[in-house]
Amino acid sequence: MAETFEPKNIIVTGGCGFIGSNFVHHVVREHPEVHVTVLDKLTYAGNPENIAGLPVDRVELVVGDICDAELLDRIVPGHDAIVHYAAESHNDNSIADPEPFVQTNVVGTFRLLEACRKYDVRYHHVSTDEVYGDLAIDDPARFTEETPYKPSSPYSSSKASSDMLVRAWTRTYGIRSTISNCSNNYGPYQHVEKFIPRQITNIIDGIRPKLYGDGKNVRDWIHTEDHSSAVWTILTKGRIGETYLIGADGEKDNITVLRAILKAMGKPEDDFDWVRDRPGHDRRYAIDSTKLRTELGWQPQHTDFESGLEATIAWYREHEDWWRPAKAATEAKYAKQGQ
Ligand code: NAD
Ligand code: TDX
Repeated sequence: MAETFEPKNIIVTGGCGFIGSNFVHHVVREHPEVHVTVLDKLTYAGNPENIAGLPVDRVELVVGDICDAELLDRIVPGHDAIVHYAAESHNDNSIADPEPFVQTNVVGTFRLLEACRKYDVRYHHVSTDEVYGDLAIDDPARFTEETPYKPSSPYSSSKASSDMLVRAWTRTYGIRSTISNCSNNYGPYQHVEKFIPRQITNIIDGIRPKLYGDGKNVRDWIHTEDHSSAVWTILTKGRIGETYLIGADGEKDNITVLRAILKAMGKPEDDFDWVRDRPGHDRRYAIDSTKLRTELGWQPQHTDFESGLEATIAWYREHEDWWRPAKAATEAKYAKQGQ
């Protein structure tokens, strides 16, 4: 195992989004010696409420764009690491309008890498299993760090492009970087455009849940808290220049997840609508996280999907004020797409 890196003053990009804000909560709770500067543009997906109430001496919010090189010149010096979560993150949006995905995910990553090069700052790049494309449902294989890149959507190809930039900047300029590719996250603070929160909030609103295609597409679910502990482990113990896959052996097809939500919310299991499939819809994702577990000793803690789902449903029931402002516009956008 490499020497432990002990960051004291980190920048978390996208720290007002779903996974980034969960990571900020994790760091504040578990690592009292660390100060966090959140850099977030507050797009439709960013909400300062996600980090409201955290101690002001531990967390500072800078509202700005990762593509803004002058802003990075002002804020990056003095920090010892950047943990990069900021992205356009939703596949359906990338199909409707890919341009912001290229801008934020590719150009934004380029700007951060240039800042890390200039100020010699450690960089952790948060990426996705979607860069590997998809697997057939009956294929026994899972993705590993050696799987070739084969992204399918504008979103996943922009994330794959950003991963390639990180690798090139590391090899050519000696950036001190690590990359993680994680599977589908669930938990609190996830935008209502995503599968699980969309269906929970639909049921609360008396709208029938919407299932794409034949419902047999498989996603490998991980609780966002386990993603956070994995990223912290990689940031502090990972070997420079390495990629680590993050997953918690949570493969489930969409219809199974939807039926679990319906059951937990007291609805009949067929109380949903089949809707138009996503163009290019990836069939199955599956992660083999042996490298992370054996090399760095990480283990997921929240592997009981049913209880994680129940806690997530309870969170959305208790936080209607949080999701309500985004709900109508999100459903209007889906309705226009026939979804
Ligand atoms: P999200 O859409 O919930 O949040 C993205 C955040 O980034 C928002 O706060 C937004 O305001 C901010 N942002 C967007 N463009 C920006 C810009 N140009 N400058 C500064 N801030 C900007 O996304 P998420 O689901 O939390 O995903 C976070 C990261 O994790 C992404 O890099 C995503 O690719 C990756 N990831 C997500 C999943 C998942 O299941 N959601 C799985 C694996 C990896
Ligand atoms: O209403 C829906 N009905 C439905 O059947 C929605 C919104 C989705 N789906 C399906 C599509 C997928 O097979 O559910 C599955 C999950 O969909 P999303 O929540 O949109 O996630 P996905 O496309 O798998 O991507 C997610 O995981 C990987 C994140 O959004 C990405 O940021 C991450 O990289």
